[in-house]
Amino acid sequence: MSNPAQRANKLFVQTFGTTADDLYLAPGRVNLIGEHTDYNDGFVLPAAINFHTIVAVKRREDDIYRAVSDAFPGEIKEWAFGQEGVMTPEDGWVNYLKGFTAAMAASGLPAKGLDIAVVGNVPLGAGLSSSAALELAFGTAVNDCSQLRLSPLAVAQMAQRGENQYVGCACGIMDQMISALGEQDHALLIDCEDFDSEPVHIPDSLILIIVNSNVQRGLVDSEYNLRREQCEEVASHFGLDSLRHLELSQLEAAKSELSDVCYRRARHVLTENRRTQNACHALEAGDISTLSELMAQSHASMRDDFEITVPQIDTLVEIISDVIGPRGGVRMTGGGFGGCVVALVDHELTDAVVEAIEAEYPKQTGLEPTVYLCSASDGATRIDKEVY
Ligand code: GAF
Repeated sequence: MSNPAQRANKLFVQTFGTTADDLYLAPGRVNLIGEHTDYNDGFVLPAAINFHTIVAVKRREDDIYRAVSDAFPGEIKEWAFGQEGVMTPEDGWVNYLKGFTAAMAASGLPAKGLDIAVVGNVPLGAGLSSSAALELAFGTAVNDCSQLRLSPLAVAQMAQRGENQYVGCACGIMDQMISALGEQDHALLIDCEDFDSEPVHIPDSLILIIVNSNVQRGLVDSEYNLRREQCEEVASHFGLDSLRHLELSQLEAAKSELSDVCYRRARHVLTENRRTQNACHALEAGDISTLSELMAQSHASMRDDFEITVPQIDTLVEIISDVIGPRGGVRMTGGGFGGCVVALVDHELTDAVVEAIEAEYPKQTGLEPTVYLCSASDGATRIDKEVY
Protein backbone atom coordinates (compact mmCIF):
# COMPACT_ATOMS: atom_id res chain seq x y z
CA MET A 1 0.00 0.00 0.00
CA SER A 2 1.79 3.15 -1.17
CA ASN A 3 -0.61 5.95 -0.21
CA PRO A 4 0.75 7.26 3.11
CA ALA A 5 -2.64 8.39 4.37
CA GLN A 6 -4.05 4.90 3.88
CA ARG A 7 -0.99 3.48 5.60
CA ALA A 8 -1.47 5.85 8.55
CA ASN A 9 -5.15 4.88 8.87
CA LYS A 10 -4.29 1.20 8.66
CA LEU A 11 -1.51 1.42 11.25
CA PHE A 12 -3.88 3.30 13.56
CA VAL A 13 -6.57 0.62 13.33
CA GLN A 14 -4.04 -2.20 13.72
CA THR A 15 -2.55 -0.59 16.82
CA PHE A 16 -5.53 0.90 18.63
CA GLY A 17 -8.40 -1.28 17.35
CA THR A 18 -10.50 1.67 16.20
CA THR A 19 -10.46 4.29 13.44
CA ALA A 20 -8.62 7.63 13.65
CA ASP A 21 -10.55 10.92 13.83
CA ASP A 22 -8.21 12.97 11.67
CA LEU A 23 -4.99 13.06 9.69
CA TYR A 24 -2.34 15.77 9.71
CA LEU A 25 0.63 16.13 7.42
CA ALA A 26 3.87 18.14 7.45
CA PRO A 27 6.66 18.29 4.85
CA GLY A 28 10.41 17.85 5.04
CA ARG A 29 12.51 20.67 3.68
CA VAL A 30 15.45 21.57 1.53
CA ASN A 31 17.41 24.76 2.02
CA LEU A 32 18.30 26.58 -1.21
CA ILE A 33 20.80 28.91 0.48
CA GLY A 34 21.50 30.45 3.92
CA GLU A 35 23.21 27.71 5.91
CA HIS A 36 23.91 27.99 9.66
CA THR A 37 22.57 31.53 9.53
CA ASP A 38 19.25 30.90 11.31
CA TYR A 39 20.68 30.67 14.84
CA ASN A 40 22.73 33.77 14.04
CA ASP A 41 19.49 35.75 13.53
CA GLY A 42 20.21 35.84 9.79
CA PHE A 43 18.48 34.97 6.51
CA VAL A 44 17.55 31.56 5.10
CA LEU A 45 15.80 30.52 1.87
CA PRO A 46 14.32 27.01 2.30
CA ALA A 47 11.48 25.27 0.48
CA ALA A 48 9.14 22.60 1.86
CA ILE A 49 9.35 19.45 -0.28
CA ASN A 50 6.78 16.90 -1.44
CA PHE A 51 7.93 14.30 1.09
CA HIS A 52 5.79 14.18 4.20
CA THR A 53 5.19 12.84 7.67
CA ILE A 54 1.56 11.97 8.39
CA VAL A 55 -0.04 11.42 11.77
CA ALA A 56 -3.42 9.76 12.22
CA VAL A 57 -4.92 10.79 15.57
CA LYS A 58 -7.88 10.16 17.85
CA ARG A 59 -8.78 12.51 20.68
CA ARG A 60 -8.74 11.17 24.25
CA GLU A 61 -10.61 12.48 27.27
CA ASP A 62 -7.58 12.16 29.59
CA ASP A 63 -4.08 13.65 29.20
CA ILE A 64 -2.36 10.46 28.02
CA TYR A 65 -0.45 10.22 24.74
CA ARG A 66 0.03 6.85 23.04
CA ALA A 67 2.07 6.82 19.85
CA VAL A 68 3.22 4.23 17.33
CA SER A 69 5.43 4.61 14.24
CA ASP A 70 5.38 2.44 11.12
CA ALA A 71 9.14 2.08 11.55
CA PHE A 72 8.45 0.07 14.75
CA PRO A 73 4.89 -1.33 14.48
CA GLY A 74 3.57 -2.85 17.69
CA GLU A 75 5.83 -0.70 19.89
CA ILE A 76 3.53 1.74 21.66
CA LYS A 77 5.13 4.70 23.45
CA GLU A 78 3.06 6.22 26.25
CA TRP A 79 3.38 9.31 28.45
CA ALA A 80 1.20 11.79 30.31
CA PHE A 81 1.09 15.47 29.33
CA GLY A 82 3.68 17.41 31.37
CA GLN A 83 5.24 14.17 32.63
CA GLU A 84 7.56 13.33 29.76
CA GLY A 85 10.42 12.22 32.03
CA VAL A 86 14.09 12.18 31.08
CA MET A 87 14.58 11.82 27.32
CA THR A 88 17.44 9.62 26.21
CA PRO A 89 18.71 9.16 22.63
CA GLU A 90 17.65 5.48 22.80
CA ASP A 91 14.00 6.62 22.88
CA GLY A 92 14.52 7.92 19.31
CA TRP A 93 11.62 9.36 17.31
CA VAL A 94 9.17 9.72 20.20
CA ASN A 95 11.39 12.34 21.85
CA TYR A 96 10.30 14.85 19.20
CA LEU A 97 6.67 14.38 20.28
CA LYS A 98 7.50 14.40 23.98
CA GLY A 99 9.67 17.51 23.49
CA PHE A 100 6.66 19.26 21.99
CA THR A 101 4.26 18.40 24.83
CA ALA A 102 6.96 19.21 27.43
CA ALA A 103 7.48 22.64 25.84
CA MET A 104 3.71 23.23 25.85
CA ALA A 105 3.40 22.25 29.49
CA ALA A 106 6.33 24.52 30.40
CA SER A 107 4.59 27.40 28.57
CA GLY A 108 1.44 26.84 30.63
CA LEU A 109 -0.62 25.61 27.67
CA PRO A 110 -3.18 22.86 28.36
CA ALA A 111 -3.71 19.90 26.05
CA LYS A 112 -5.86 16.80 25.96
CA GLY A 113 -4.27 13.42 25.17
CA LEU A 114 -4.17 11.69 21.79
CA ASP A 115 -3.64 8.26 20.27
CA ILE A 116 -1.27 8.70 17.33
CA ALA A 117 0.00 6.61 14.41
CA VAL A 118 2.96 8.04 12.46
CA VAL A 119 3.98 7.19 8.90
CA GLY A 120 6.10 9.10 6.44
CA ASN A 121 8.33 9.14 3.41
CA VAL A 122 10.80 11.90 4.34
CA PRO A 123 14.17 10.14 3.99
CA LEU A 124 15.57 9.56 7.49
CA GLY A 125 19.02 10.82 8.44
CA ALA A 126 19.46 12.52 5.06
CA GLY A 127 19.38 16.11 6.33
CA LEU A 128 15.90 16.76 4.89
CA SER A 129 14.34 17.43 8.30
CA SER A 130 12.29 14.36 8.92
CA SER A 131 12.40 15.46 12.58
CA ALA A 132 10.82 18.87 11.92
CA ALA A 133 8.20 17.17 9.72
CA LEU A 134 7.34 14.87 12.62
CA GLU A 135 7.22 17.74 15.12
CA LEU A 136 5.02 19.88 12.89
CA ALA A 137 2.61 17.10 11.90
CA PHE A 138 2.17 16.26 15.58
CA GLY A 139 2.18 19.88 16.78
CA THR A 140 -0.45 20.86 14.21
CA ALA A 141 -2.60 17.94 15.38
CA VAL A 142 -2.27 18.88 19.06
CA ASN A 143 -2.99 22.54 18.30
CA ASP A 144 -6.12 21.62 16.36
CA CYS A 145 -7.43 18.84 18.59
CA SER A 146 -7.01 20.87 21.79
CA GLN A 147 -8.31 24.01 20.03
CA LEU A 148 -5.34 26.09 21.14
CA ARG A 149 -5.54 28.44 18.12
CA LEU A 150 -1.76 28.85 17.95
CA SER A 151 -0.54 30.35 14.67
CA PRO A 152 1.62 28.10 12.44
CA LEU A 153 4.61 30.23 13.48
CA ALA A 154 3.82 29.65 17.17
CA VAL A 155 3.56 25.89 16.57
CA ALA A 156 6.96 26.03 14.84
CA GLN A 157 8.46 27.94 17.77
CA MET A 158 7.03 25.45 20.24
CA ALA A 159 8.59 22.61 18.24
CA GLN A 160 11.96 24.36 18.22
CA ARG A 161 11.74 24.94 21.98
CA GLY A 162 10.99 21.24 22.48
CA GLU A 163 13.98 20.23 20.42
CA ASN A 164 16.33 22.76 22.07
CA GLN A 165 15.32 22.22 25.67
CA TYR A 166 14.29 18.59 25.81
CA VAL A 167 15.75 16.67 22.86
CA GLY A 168 19.07 18.48 23.26
CA CYS A 169 19.75 19.80 19.75
CA ALA A 170 20.55 23.53 19.61
CA CYS A 171 18.88 23.90 16.19
CA GLY A 172 17.65 27.21 14.81
CA ILE A 173 14.10 27.94 13.62
CA MET A 174 14.48 27.27 9.89
CA ASP A 175 13.33 23.67 9.66
CA GLN A 176 10.25 24.07 11.83
CA MET A 177 9.24 27.35 10.19
CA ILE A 178 9.42 26.07 6.62
CA SER A 179 7.60 22.86 7.55
CA ALA A 180 4.84 25.05 9.03
CA LEU A 181 4.69 27.80 6.41
CA GLY A 182 5.89 26.32 3.12
CA GLU A 183 4.00 27.21 -0.06
CA GLN A 184 3.62 25.21 -3.24
CA ASP A 185 6.09 26.29 -5.98
CA HIS A 186 7.72 28.80 -3.62
CA ALA A 187 10.76 29.06 -1.41
CA LEU A 188 10.45 31.17 1.74
CA LEU A 189 12.85 33.97 2.59
CA ILE A 190 12.93 33.99 6.41
CA ASP A 191 14.44 36.75 8.47
CA CYS A 192 15.33 34.79 11.60
CA GLU A 193 15.73 37.94 13.67
CA ASP A 194 12.03 38.83 13.67
CA PHE A 195 10.57 35.69 12.00
CA ASP A 196 9.27 37.76 9.12
CA SER A 197 8.87 35.64 6.00
CA GLU A 198 8.16 36.20 2.33
CA PRO A 199 7.33 33.55 -0.32
CA VAL A 200 9.61 33.64 -3.35
CA HIS A 201 8.30 32.02 -6.52
CA ILE A 202 10.53 29.36 -8.05
CA PRO A 203 10.49 29.90 -11.83
CA ASP A 204 8.54 27.19 -13.70
CA SER A 205 11.58 26.54 -15.89
CA LEU A 206 13.51 25.12 -12.92
CA ILE A 207 13.36 21.72 -11.25
CA LEU A 208 14.47 20.96 -7.71
CA ILE A 209 16.87 18.02 -7.68
CA ILE A 210 18.02 16.66 -4.32
CA VAL A 211 20.75 14.06 -4.20
CA ASN A 212 21.52 12.05 -1.09
CA SER A 213 25.25 11.35 -0.88
CA ASN A 214 24.48 8.37 1.37
CA VAL A 215 27.55 9.26 3.41
CA GLN A 216 27.07 7.88 6.91
CA ARG A 217 26.66 11.03 8.99
CA GLY A 218 28.64 11.07 12.21
CA LEU A 219 29.26 13.67 14.96
CA VAL A 220 26.51 15.82 13.47
CA ASP A 221 25.08 17.10 16.74
CA SER A 222 28.41 17.75 18.45
CA GLU A 223 29.89 19.52 15.40
CA TYR A 224 26.67 21.49 14.93
CA ASN A 225 26.67 22.66 18.52
CA LEU A 226 30.39 23.53 18.26
CA ARG A 227 29.75 25.74 15.21
CA ARG A 228 27.03 27.49 17.13
CA GLU A 229 29.35 28.11 20.09
CA GLN A 230 32.06 29.50 17.80
CA CYS A 231 29.59 31.96 16.27
CA GLU A 232 28.42 32.99 19.75
CA GLU A 233 32.02 33.51 20.80
CA VAL A 234 32.59 35.99 17.97
CA ALA A 235 29.32 37.79 18.66
CA SER A 236 30.21 38.20 22.34
CA HIS A 237 33.71 39.41 21.38
CA PHE A 238 31.93 42.37 19.76
CA GLY A 239 29.43 42.73 22.62
CA LEU A 240 26.58 41.55 20.37
CA ASP A 241 23.78 39.03 20.95
CA SER A 242 24.26 37.51 17.50
CA LEU A 243 26.27 37.97 14.30
CA ARG A 244 23.34 39.60 12.50
CA HIS A 245 24.46 43.20 12.80
CA LEU A 246 28.21 42.65 12.60
CA GLU A 247 29.68 44.23 9.46
CA LEU A 248 32.28 42.41 7.39
CA SER A 249 34.58 45.45 7.73
CA GLN A 250 34.37 45.20 11.55
CA LEU A 251 35.21 41.52 11.40
CA GLU A 252 38.18 42.17 9.11
CA ALA A 253 39.48 44.96 11.36
CA ALA A 254 39.40 42.63 14.39
CA LYS A 255 40.83 39.61 12.61
CA SER A 256 44.02 39.49 14.71
CA GLU A 257 41.98 39.45 17.95
CA LEU A 258 40.15 36.26 16.94
CA SER A 259 41.33 32.71 16.41
CA ASP A 260 41.58 31.85 12.71
CA VAL A 261 38.78 29.28 13.10
CA CYS A 262 36.38 31.73 14.74
CA TYR A 263 37.20 34.41 12.17
CA ARG A 264 36.37 32.03 9.31
CA ARG A 265 33.17 30.79 10.96
CA ALA A 266 31.93 34.36 11.29
CA ARG A 267 33.05 35.25 7.74
CA HIS A 268 30.89 32.40 6.45
CA VAL A 269 27.83 33.67 8.32
CA LEU A 270 28.22 37.31 7.26
CA THR A 271 28.87 36.52 3.60
CA GLU A 272 26.12 33.86 3.56
CA ASN A 273 23.55 36.38 4.77
CA ARG A 274 24.41 38.62 1.82
CA ARG A 275 24.35 35.75 -0.63
CA THR A 276 20.95 34.64 0.62
CA GLN A 277 19.37 38.05 0.08
CA ASN A 278 21.02 38.33 -3.33
CA ALA A 279 19.90 34.83 -4.30
CA CYS A 280 16.36 35.80 -3.43
CA HIS A 281 16.57 38.81 -5.77
CA ALA A 282 18.13 36.66 -8.51
CA LEU A 283 15.35 34.08 -8.21
CA GLU A 284 12.68 36.78 -8.37
CA ALA A 285 14.33 38.28 -11.45
CA GLY A 286 14.77 34.86 -13.10
CA ASP A 287 18.52 35.58 -13.20
CA ILE A 288 19.71 31.97 -13.04
CA SER A 289 23.38 32.60 -13.81
CA THR A 290 23.67 34.90 -10.76
CA LEU A 291 21.84 32.32 -8.66
CA SER A 292 24.28 29.71 -9.94
CA GLU A 293 27.27 31.84 -8.93
CA LEU A 294 25.84 32.55 -5.45
CA MET A 295 25.12 28.88 -4.76
CA ALA A 296 28.68 28.01 -5.84
CA GLN A 297 30.09 30.64 -3.49
CA SER A 298 27.88 29.35 -0.69
CA HIS A 299 29.23 25.85 -1.17
CA ALA A 300 32.84 27.04 -1.19
CA SER A 301 32.22 29.01 2.00
CA MET A 302 30.70 25.96 3.74
CA ARG A 303 33.65 23.88 2.58
CA ASP A 304 36.50 26.27 3.37
CA ASP A 305 35.28 28.63 6.11
CA PHE A 306 32.58 26.75 7.99
CA GLU A 307 34.11 23.33 7.28
CA ILE A 308 30.89 21.33 7.22
CA THR A 309 31.17 19.53 3.89
CA VAL A 310 32.81 16.13 3.31
CA PRO A 311 34.80 15.07 0.20
CA GLN A 312 31.96 12.95 -1.24
CA ILE A 313 29.60 15.93 -1.06
CA ASP A 314 32.18 18.17 -2.76
CA THR A 315 32.52 15.56 -5.50
CA LEU A 316 28.75 15.46 -6.02
CA VAL A 317 28.61 19.23 -6.31
CA GLU A 318 31.45 19.21 -8.89
CA ILE A 319 29.77 16.49 -10.98
CA ILE A 320 26.48 18.41 -11.12
CA SER A 321 28.10 21.78 -11.61
CA ASP A 322 30.06 20.50 -14.63
CA VAL A 323 26.78 19.54 -16.31
CA ILE A 324 24.66 22.58 -15.48
CA GLY A 325 27.13 25.46 -15.77
CA PRO A 326 25.25 28.77 -15.39
CA ARG A 327 21.87 27.10 -16.17
CA GLY A 328 21.30 26.21 -12.51
CA GLY A 329 22.83 26.25 -9.04
CA VAL A 330 24.08 23.47 -6.79
CA ARG A 331 25.38 23.30 -3.23
CA MET A 332 25.34 21.19 -0.10
CA THR A 333 22.12 21.68 1.87
CA GLY A 334 21.37 21.37 5.59
CA GLY A 335 23.49 21.00 8.70
CA GLY A 336 26.40 19.25 6.97
CA PHE A 337 28.82 16.32 7.47
CA GLY A 338 27.10 14.25 4.78
CA GLY A 339 23.46 14.37 3.79
CA CYS A 340 22.27 15.92 0.56
CA VAL A 341 23.08 18.43 -2.13
CA VAL A 342 20.40 20.58 -3.71
CA ALA A 343 20.36 21.69 -7.32
CA LEU A 344 17.91 24.12 -8.92
CA VAL A 345 18.24 23.31 -12.56
CA ASP A 346 16.74 24.07 -15.97
CA HIS A 347 14.19 21.26 -16.60
CA GLU A 348 15.83 20.44 -19.91
CA LEU A 349 19.00 19.35 -18.10
CA THR A 350 17.31 16.87 -15.75
CA ASP A 351 18.24 13.71 -17.66
CA ALA A 352 21.82 14.84 -18.22
CA VAL A 353 22.24 15.66 -14.51
CA VAL A 354 20.82 12.32 -13.36
CA GLU A 355 22.92 10.38 -15.88
CA ALA A 356 26.12 12.16 -14.80
CA ILE A 357 25.42 11.53 -11.11
CA GLU A 358 24.64 7.86 -11.65
CA ALA A 359 27.71 7.32 -13.83
CA GLU A 360 30.29 9.41 -11.99
CA TYR A 361 29.44 9.43 -8.29
CA PRO A 362 29.83 5.67 -7.66
CA LYS A 363 33.00 5.64 -9.76
CA GLN A 364 34.59 8.50 -7.82
CA THR A 365 33.41 7.67 -4.28
CA GLY A 366 32.38 4.00 -4.14
CA LEU A 367 28.92 5.11 -2.92
CA GLU A 368 25.50 4.85 -4.58
CA PRO A 369 23.57 8.16 -4.74
CA THR A 370 19.82 8.52 -4.27
CA VAL A 371 18.21 11.13 -6.52
CA TYR A 372 14.90 12.83 -5.66
CA LEU A 373 13.14 14.96 -8.27
CA CYS A 374 11.11 17.31 -6.08
CA SER A 375 8.75 20.22 -6.09
CA ALA A 376 8.13 22.89 -3.46
CA SER A 377 5.15 21.97 -1.34
CA ASP A 378 2.64 23.50 1.10
CA GLY A 379 3.29 23.49 4.86
CA ALA A 380 1.68 21.51 7.68
CA THR A 381 -2.07 21.05 7.56
CA ARG A 382 -5.00 18.81 8.44
CA ILE A 383 -5.90 16.62 5.51
CA ASP A 384 -9.08 15.04 4.36
CA LYS A 385 -8.47 11.39 5.10
CA GLU A 386 -10.90 10.30 2.41
CA VAL A 387 -9.26 12.10 -0.49
CA TYR A 388 -5.54 12.33 0.21
C1 GAF B 1 19.89 22.08 10.80
C2 GAF B 1 19.21 22.93 11.86
F1 GAF B 1 18.15 22.26 12.41
C3 GAF B 1 18.72 24.26 11.27
O1 GAF B 1 18.20 25.06 12.29
C4 GAF B 1 19.85 24.99 10.53
O2 GAF B 1 20.74 25.57 11.45
C5 GAF B 1 20.57 24.04 9.58
O3 GAF B 1 20.97 22.83 10.20
C6 GAF B 1 21.80 24.66 8.98
O4 GAF B 1 21.47 25.74 8.18
O5 GAF B 1 18.97 21.68 9.82
